[in-house]
Amino acid sequence: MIVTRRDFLAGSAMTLGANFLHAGKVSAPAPYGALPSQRQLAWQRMETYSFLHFTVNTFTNKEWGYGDENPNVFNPIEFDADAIVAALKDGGMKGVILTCKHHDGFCLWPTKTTEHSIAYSSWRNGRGDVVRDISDAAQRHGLKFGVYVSPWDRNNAAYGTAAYLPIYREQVTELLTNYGPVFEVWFDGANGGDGYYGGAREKRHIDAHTYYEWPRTYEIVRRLQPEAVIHGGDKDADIRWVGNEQGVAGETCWSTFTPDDSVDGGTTDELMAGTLHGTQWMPAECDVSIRPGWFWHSAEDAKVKTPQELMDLYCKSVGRGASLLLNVPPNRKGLLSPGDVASLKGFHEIAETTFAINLAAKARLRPSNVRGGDARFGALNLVDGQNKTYWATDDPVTMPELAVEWDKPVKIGTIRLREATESGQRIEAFAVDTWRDDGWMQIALGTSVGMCRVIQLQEMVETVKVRLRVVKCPVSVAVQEFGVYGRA
Ligand code: FUL
Repeated sequence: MIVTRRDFLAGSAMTLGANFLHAGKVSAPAPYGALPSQRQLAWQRMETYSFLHFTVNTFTNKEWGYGDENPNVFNPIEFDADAIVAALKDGGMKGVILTCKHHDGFCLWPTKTTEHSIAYSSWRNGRGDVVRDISDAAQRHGLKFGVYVSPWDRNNAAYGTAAYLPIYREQVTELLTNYGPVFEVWFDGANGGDGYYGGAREKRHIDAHTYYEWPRTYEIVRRLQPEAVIHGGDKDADIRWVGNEQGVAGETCWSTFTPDDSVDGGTTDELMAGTLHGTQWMPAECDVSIRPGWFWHSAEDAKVKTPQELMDLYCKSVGRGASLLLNVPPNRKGLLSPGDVASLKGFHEIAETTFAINLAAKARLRPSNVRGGDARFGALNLVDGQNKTYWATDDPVTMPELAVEWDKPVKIGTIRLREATESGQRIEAFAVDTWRDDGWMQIALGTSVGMCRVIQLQEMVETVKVRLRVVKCPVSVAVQEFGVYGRA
């Protein structure tokens, strides 16, 4: 057998008495429980992406437009899609979801389905197309593009009758056909009742379960954009709403979920926590606005979340295995406001600085077990920055430990764990210890890991050793990353 440097290092990381790792033939751990699809995995790895809430409401100072707006109110004279998308990129956002149509029914693209659209406004002489401009800019800047298209339409005369459904499906079809690849389609669950409805000005109630015939709309999405994840609508959605609009997942947050028959699939607590051993892989998405409202209001210019508040939200969303959908609403000029841009940038700097150097990559790693003694599953995989490799244990070893040792004390403030979620959500509880004087001291205890678990320690700890203990896991572990960081 040829012992490579990598084998040697992995071998040296073994516990006392263990042999050098080798390039063996042991098979990968069998997947456990509900598993993610490729599109879910790709989406979950994005971690942070933005919402752009932008429409007539931006100009009428409302959160929900009634549907009776004169299209001419939409007049963002300095609209600059490149500037908007570049600012999102500077904020670390990997994608952008535009409210192509909000509840007021006003379409930001020249749709053939209604006159309540940008094509009937005098902005750019009716030849503007915000969807085109944002999707093109996203592509230029390397961000993915997604669409929000409200099922509830307070403008459309046919809303509430069967005649509205082909109109809605046509809108979805236009958006998914004409604007390049779409990573996410957002179906909103809000159905408030009253609206303009072509002049009827009345309340219309629908049964959100049956009215929209979601399977037919889902079929369109799957056919036209098979890579796109779906939020909302039906139980077969790829993503679950996290159950609140504060941007916070449960302290325990499983990516698996067993939806019930309610519109959102569960109560707030159930949506925040997910379901241990749930029937579907349906991770949570945390949607939250950088301001109090979803749309831009001048009165909220001084209420923009600070970089540190955004970092805190990041830890409570992405850091709990969910994703962060952060709304940054363009203003009346058609630009992001300077305060929002500065906060985004500041947040990104904190996140980048925090996770810049994994101190564990320069430490000795001592796992209590490596699957088959095979370097393919060795502990070095935990610190290689790759999402394809992982540390795994032999089948009977469900509560392994990993010690990380430095020659000189390091100061740690943040810990990050990731499971190899292609193999399912496996770990149910874990603990982290640091070495103090002459013994281990527990500094953190957690439950779900999944795609990501970030632990921010209350205080920085100086130590020469850190230990990860898996304390509950029904099967062998498959851990992709163990990160030990300082703090920005
Ligand atoms: C809600 C909507 O009613 C809000 O206006 C906003 O779009 C938010 C993201 O979803 O259900």
